[in-house]
Formats: sequence, C-alpha cells, structure tokens
Amino acid sequence: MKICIIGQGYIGLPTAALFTKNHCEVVGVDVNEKVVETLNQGKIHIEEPGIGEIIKKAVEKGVYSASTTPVKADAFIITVPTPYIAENYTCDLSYVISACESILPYLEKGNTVIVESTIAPMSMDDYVKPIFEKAGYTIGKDLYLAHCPERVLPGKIMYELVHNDRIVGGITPECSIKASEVYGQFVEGALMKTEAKTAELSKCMENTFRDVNIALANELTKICTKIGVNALDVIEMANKHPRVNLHSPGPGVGGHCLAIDPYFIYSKAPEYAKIIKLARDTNNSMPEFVYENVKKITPNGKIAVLGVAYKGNTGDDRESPAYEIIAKLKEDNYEISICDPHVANEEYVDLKQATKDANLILILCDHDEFKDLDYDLIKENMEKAIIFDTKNIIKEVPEDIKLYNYGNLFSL
Ligand code: SAJ
Repeated sequence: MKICIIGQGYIGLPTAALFTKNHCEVVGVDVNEKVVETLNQGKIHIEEPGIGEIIKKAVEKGVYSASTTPVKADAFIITVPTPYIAENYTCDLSYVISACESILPYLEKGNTVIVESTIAPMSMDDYVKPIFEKAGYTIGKDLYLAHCPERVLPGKIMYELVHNDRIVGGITPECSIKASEVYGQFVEGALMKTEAKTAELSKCMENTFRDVNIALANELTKICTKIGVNALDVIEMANKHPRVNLHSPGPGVGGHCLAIDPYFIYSKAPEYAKIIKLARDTNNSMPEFVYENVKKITPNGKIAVLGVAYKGNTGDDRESPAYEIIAKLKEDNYEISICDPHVANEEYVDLKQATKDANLILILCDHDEFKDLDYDLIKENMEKAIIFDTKNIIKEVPEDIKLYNYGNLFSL
C-alpha cells in the first residue's frame, strides 16, 4: 500500500515510520522545506524515542521520502495542526482545509482520505466532506473519507500508535471499512468503527476529561493552601480509594491537546459546556497562582527556572504555562535564567549557570534530570538555597535546603 501523509510532525512522522516498518511505501509531505531536507537525509527533527532509526533505514531502503508536494497514493492521511481561534474558541480548520485541497490534483477514484488532526464535532460533515464533493466525488462510493483521531502520549508514541484501540469514524460505513484497512497495516489494538461526528467528539472529550480532572486537583491545591492542609497528602490518601483517581496539580496545563480541545466542544454549545469552560479557566489561572507564591517566597532577585517544556522529557513547549509565568516574573523585574536540557534555545543555560547567585529555583516541568539535582552545586551557588517545585518531583532535600511544593504553600 502506498501512503501519502500530509504533515510530518509529532503524529505524522511516527505514523509514517510505522507504515514503512510494515511493508508500505510512504511519502511524507511538509510545508517546511528544512524539515523535508532533514528527513530526506534520514534524520528526524522531533524528540520522540524509537523513530530515528526506522526513518533512517526507510530512507536507505527507498520506502520513505519527504516532499513539499503530495504524490499519488492509495491512502492520504492528514496530520496537520488545528489551533484554536482565541477570540471565539473555535477550531481553526485552515491547515486541514488547505491540506485537503492540496491533495485534490493527486486523488484517484477508490482512494481513502483520513483526517487524523483533532477537529471540532461536525467538522468532517460541514467542512471537509464538501471539499471532495465539490471536486466530483461521491463519498462512500468512489472516495472513502474518515476521521480517525490519534490518541497517543508523547514520549510513548511508537508503542501507543500500535497498541491503543483506534476510533475509525467514516462518513459512511464503507468509509470506515476502507480506513480500517489502512490502519490494519500496523495497528494491533481494536479498530472501532463509528460515524465521523462520534469520532470527533470522542477525541475532544478524552482530553476534556483529563483537563477537568487536572482542574479539580488545581482547585484542591488552592483550597488547601487557603485552609492549611497538605494537598499532596490529600490526593495520595484519597487515591487509595479503589474508585478515585485525583490527578496531579501543576503550574497549568500545556500542550496542544488538553489546553485546546475542550474549547472545540465549548464553542459548539457554550450554554451547556459550563464545567468544561470552568476547568479551562481554573487551569489557566495556575500561572498567576505560581507567580503569587514566588512573590511570597522571594519578593525580588534572580529566579532559576527549571523546565519550559509543557511536560517532562519532551522538547515540546507548545502552550507551555512556563512562558506565562516567566513573562509575569520578568514584568515584575525578576532576573530569569532558564535551564531546559530538552528545549533548544541559545539563551538557555545549564544548572550551574542558572543557579549562580539565584534566590530561588523554580521547577515548572518534570524532566527526569530535575528529579535528583546536584544539591552540593546548588548550595555552593546560592546564598540561601530555596526550591519551589510546582510538579512535586522532588521527594527529599538536604536539611539546609528549603523546599516548597503544593503541599506546604500555606506556611508562607
Ligand atoms: N498535567 C497536569 N496534571 C496531571 C496530568 C497532566 O498538570 O495530572 C499537565 C501536564 O503537565 C501537561 C498537560 O497537563 O502540561 C497535558 O499533559 P498530558 O500528559 O495529560 O497530555 P498530552 O497533551 O501530552 O496528551 C494528551 C493525551 N490525552 C489523554 O491522556 C486523554 C494523549 O493520549 C492524546 O493523544 C493527546 O493529548 C492528543 O494528541 O490529543
């Protein structure tokens, strides 16, 4: 089977790798010429375990190539970003629409087109289907169109793409069957056939479920900080109940999924999506909460920020709450030095430089490198060593280092 994948990012590239591993030929399309050049050299441009070697081999074997323009194929898979439009919280379909339009000249009767990008409910019926109908196709008869949202955890993408169950939402039942045949090339989880609109809403709801639960943990932290209870202990104790799973509080919710997808549902029915919106607002309020507590710990001086990625052990910093916290601190004339071994930026420094004469170490991301810090170095570098760990990753510190986390902010 020949597959053309539009968008060679965090989802498109690993998907391409897996198809090539399973006897398919793949052309990966990306608008970024530099990315295309890198990929054609057999190198990859994202941080995700397990992909590099497969792409290298596939390029050598001639079963993978990258291009800025699509080619004829049996199946087309669209994995481009869907940002949200801040003014009205709606889903920005412009990349998806232009990707669909870009494949029109290469389409042939009998082809399958799959949109993987997360999209608001009804997007396939209202916006995507008409593009192909206008081009003369009868969906379900001579072109098969489906929405099959990806559902993988960054850092574990290669495993989850193969083993997770997959929602296959066809415009017609025939479309679901054809799209299942495509994923059947490498997916070992169940291929659950349904309608496109059910697939769209299921995907958005998965991430909304997580966002709402994180908001609950963040709200609990604020309540505990006010009334003098250790929030982290409450979570640990409550989670011993077999049917309770309180999530972890943090500096806010980042990434391009949880921080965005709930708005796609909200914008469709704002009069009913009350919990969904409140959860978003609560999670969006966490940078301010972090900033206020930093101010209480040290009213001015130098802050060593550890981690700006949106989550641990990734170089992905999209929608990261760290940037809002840093902006607030800078506005308040704090000196900021940033250490993040996963995010490439010339201005970022190592732990030694970041902590030199700092008044506070502020942990905003749970990279493994931060779980066991060099405390001797820290004590040498800081006159009074204080750490504020917003991700609860540091379990113990030497006696002469002061540690704040979401369990003891009430003592400030
Ligand atoms: N976070 C917390 N507390 C928690 C869990 C996470 O504050 O208890 C924060 C993280 O630090 C991060 C954000 O939430 O800033 C999102 O992280 P995440 O690991 O929950 O999710 P993503 O965005 O990396 O991936 C999610 C996943 N969805 C679910 O687990 C329901 C993934 O399976 C999806 O494929 C992905 O979104 C996506 O692409 O939609």
